[in-house]
Amino acid sequence: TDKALDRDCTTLSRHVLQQLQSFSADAQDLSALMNRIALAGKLIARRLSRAGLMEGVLGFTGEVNVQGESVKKMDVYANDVFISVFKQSGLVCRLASEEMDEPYYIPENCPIGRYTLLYDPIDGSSNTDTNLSLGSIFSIRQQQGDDNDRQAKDLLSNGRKQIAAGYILYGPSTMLVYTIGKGVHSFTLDPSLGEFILSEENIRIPNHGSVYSVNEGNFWQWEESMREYIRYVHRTEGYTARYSGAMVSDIHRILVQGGVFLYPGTIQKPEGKLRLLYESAPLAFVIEQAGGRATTGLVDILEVVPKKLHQRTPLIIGSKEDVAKVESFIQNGH
Ligand code: AHM
Ligand code: MG
Repeated sequence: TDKALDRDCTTLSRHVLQQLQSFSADAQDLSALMNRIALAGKLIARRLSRAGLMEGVLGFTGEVNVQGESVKKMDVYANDVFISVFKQSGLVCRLASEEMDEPYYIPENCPIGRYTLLYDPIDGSSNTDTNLSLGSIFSIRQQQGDDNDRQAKDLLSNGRKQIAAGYILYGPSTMLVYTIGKGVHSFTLDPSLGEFILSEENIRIPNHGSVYSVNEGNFWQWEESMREYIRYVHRTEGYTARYSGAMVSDIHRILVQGGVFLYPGTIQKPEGKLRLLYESAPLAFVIEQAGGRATTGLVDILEVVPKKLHQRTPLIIGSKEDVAKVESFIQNGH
């Protein structure tokens, strides 16, 4: 049969079911959850593609979120999209995101909804108003225990508890990349079909790449070991800098072409900027599944047990060899 046509028929939901090779209840659930995430991605992509043509889509709301960051209208829209989409799924009882102080409960789903969605609705918010790449990051966990007191204590566990994770990249085309612990697969939205179609199965990250991706404007705020690493890069042939302001796009480039993305802590803020549960851990799951690594510099990201929902961690993620190089500067000073 026609290879291209076969591929056109491999939609995301079909792929999830194939991956699990069963029509068990869990497989059906995961397929339905991924479908809902895809729907959220399509809604956000649609709005972004017309943002410049509509009133009231771009710019700030005037509010400041729990992280102390100014909230953009797109952040609010995208956050609400995920809530609306999962209200109707029945499967998710709780959602936790960068934009919400506390987890959001959907009481009507809680008797049956055994899953929690953790997400960053808009990654790279600063790119919103200039028509540059953005992302959404997601992670799904199975609820542990009854959570009757609504403290969501079970979410304070390590990243190995994720059962699915990935991201949506809003670039020239919209892509969805996911893992359920069986490799990493990418899909491209075909707007004429309204479907995410398989682009690449079992993506493997190269062991080394030339890209290093970091905000060097923070140089003088870093620990000496990080500065030494950057000095090493500057004096060594074969490195090239790429930093877009949206780590989903930077890390996607690294997934495909190799290299390393860094958001280290500073002397003032050793924990850095990125949030563990809905930014670093899901991306770490994806990159590990593709054969790469993700670390704080001292421990694997997927081993870190957070003390609070919005906990931040330093992040060094990408190709094995390139991550090891940064690690050796942090741990041994060279
Ligand atoms: P956001 O989710 O609030 O947009 O923050 C995450 C983003 C990353 O996508 C990006 O790599 C980083 O923050 C950029 O931060 P900075 O401007 O400090 O370099
Ligand atoms: Mg964000």
